[in-house]
Amino acid sequence: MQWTARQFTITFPRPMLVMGIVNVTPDSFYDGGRYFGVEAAVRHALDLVAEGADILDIGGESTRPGAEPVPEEEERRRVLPVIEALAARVKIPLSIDTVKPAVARAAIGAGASIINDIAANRAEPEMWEVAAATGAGYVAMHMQGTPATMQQHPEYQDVVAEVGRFFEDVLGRLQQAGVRPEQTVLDVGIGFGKTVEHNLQLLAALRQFKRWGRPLLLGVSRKSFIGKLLGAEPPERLPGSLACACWAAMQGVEIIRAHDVRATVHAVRMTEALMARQLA
Ligand code: 8Y4
Repeated sequence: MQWTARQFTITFPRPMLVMGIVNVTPDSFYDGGRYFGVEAAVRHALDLVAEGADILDIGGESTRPGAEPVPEEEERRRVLPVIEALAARVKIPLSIDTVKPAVARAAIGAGASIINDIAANRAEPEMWEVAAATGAGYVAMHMQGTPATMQQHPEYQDVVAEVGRFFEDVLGRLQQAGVRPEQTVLDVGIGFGKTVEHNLQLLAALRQFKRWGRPLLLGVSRKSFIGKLLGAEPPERLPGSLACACWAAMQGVEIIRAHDVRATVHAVRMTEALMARQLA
């Protein structure tokens, strides 16, 4: 199985890829857009590369439940200088975390190779045209609703079946839009319109989502379902996050999105060393 993202081709199976999170938002301490904000975000990103990140995911709009949307111009001002600086300094693929086609197009022009689209559910073809025209990698993430309302009353008859139908549907629509399956990665969207129980059911069923033959990406790092299950504030969520990352590695998930890159690399490499020696 291969994943192509512009100039990058990644062949699986291989050790799990760790995607490091780079937030360029005023609620992170990067003061997005201002000169020192750019400096701080780039320095943090380079630290994540030194910790072993295989991919960097750069985002300029907070996707927290209820967060206000960011105007397109402001989002561009935040992320483009960071992407330009990183593209000149690192060899690994850069991912743009955005739901706006114009931001994705500009980010690819600045050196990004992957579109991380948390709103793949809106079936709006413009983003897919950008992926088709540029050959970028495309992460199709499941979300119920929109970030503004998704956590108000998440409801499913069968969350695993529903996310499976979403993957089936989105892969068909993507191909019709000219995005090759080889460009696409699937993501169940932990925390996006899901209760703690829905998130746990999806994690327990990860293996089932391998049936499309596409790489799976998973984002669990410091998320609130861990906090709710364990009674842990965000700074105390690392052990729970690592347990989920190791579980995901054991289920065959190919890419893990994480804040704590060094700890995640160590935990999943240890898990993989044991998996390789597992007895019948
Ligand atoms: C504390 C820590 C509070 C984390 C909130 C959060 C995913 C993603 C996000 C994901 C993909 C987040 C951009 C949510 N999660 N992209 N993005 N998959 N593909 N919240 O699961 O980290 S942002």
